[in-house]
Amino acid sequence: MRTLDSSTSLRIAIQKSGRLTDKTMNLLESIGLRFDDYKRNLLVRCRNFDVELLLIRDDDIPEYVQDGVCDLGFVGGNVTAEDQADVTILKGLDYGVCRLSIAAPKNGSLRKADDFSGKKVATSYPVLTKKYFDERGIDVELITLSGAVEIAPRLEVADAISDLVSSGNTLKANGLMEIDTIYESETELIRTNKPLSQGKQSLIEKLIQRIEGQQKAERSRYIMMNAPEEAVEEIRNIIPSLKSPTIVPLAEEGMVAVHTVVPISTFWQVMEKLKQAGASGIVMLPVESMIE
Ligand code: PRT
Ligand code: ZN
Repeated sequence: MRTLDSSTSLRIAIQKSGRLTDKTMNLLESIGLRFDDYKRNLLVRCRNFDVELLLIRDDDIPEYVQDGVCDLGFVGGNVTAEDQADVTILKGLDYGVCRLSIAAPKNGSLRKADDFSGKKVATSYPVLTKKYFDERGIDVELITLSGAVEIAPRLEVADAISDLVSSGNTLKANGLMEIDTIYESETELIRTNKPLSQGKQSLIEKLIQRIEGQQKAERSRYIMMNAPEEAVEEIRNIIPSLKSPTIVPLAEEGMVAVHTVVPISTFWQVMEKLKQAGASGIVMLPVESMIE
């Protein structure tokens, strides 16, 4: 096993164990990075890239990146915003999507933000919550809790809460209704503002390029269809992104196969039109990566 050389390797902080861990590891693996068992170690060396992962609690990630202990971090925007960390957000990643919302008992009298005036609001996000109420000139008493915020109204510890919501099931199960959104969040790739060596800088650029290729691929589909030769012009008009499709002659006289990559949203919109234009045997395949 190689020894860890933190002076040259790009050090990336990720959540040790939680909602973002597997998704972040899947993302890193999907862009070609390979790691040994990451579940048992705190510091994990990448086998094929000059990168090491530091696995820590998500709450510590913005600060580690801010202080330059780690060069990059994958963490929820909610955590970075709450910490008011001095870091650069390089990229939003579409997982760990949630929102910080205020919520109150369904059968109570709190229906809008103004009604919260003078009330007790339990939260694990005092900074973002205070900012929300301050901006509206509403005076509330914040009760800071580190977890199980949703039961605070039932325990009469607070009148209402401010907490992360994704499906809304937790609120429902606790007889609470969502009243307003304070902050929309997704996982972000953050970078330290401390100066980095040219080597690390170019590693970061490579990683971002791969992530962008992966994101683009995820939103794209490779499609293949058969069509009469004379329909190709119409097919090109139906799919706006179809600038230079691959056209392959088929054994059947006058028939061709058309291959191209399209955004998935476009595919479903145009499929019927393609059939009307004479396309048949339309096949859609996932794309693993796209590098322009
Ligand atoms: O141990 P560590 O400190 O690292 O982890 P943690 O327990 O603080 O965080 P974890 O793993 O629960 O969440 C990590 C990140 O996932 C958060 O910081 C968010 O960026 C993101 N995320 C996305 C969520 C949710 N969705 C989410 N639904 N984090 C928490 N929740 C909780 C929420 O607090 C509430 O209790 O899920 C419940 C609500 O979910 P729904 O689906 O019922 O609405
Ligand atoms: Zn946490």
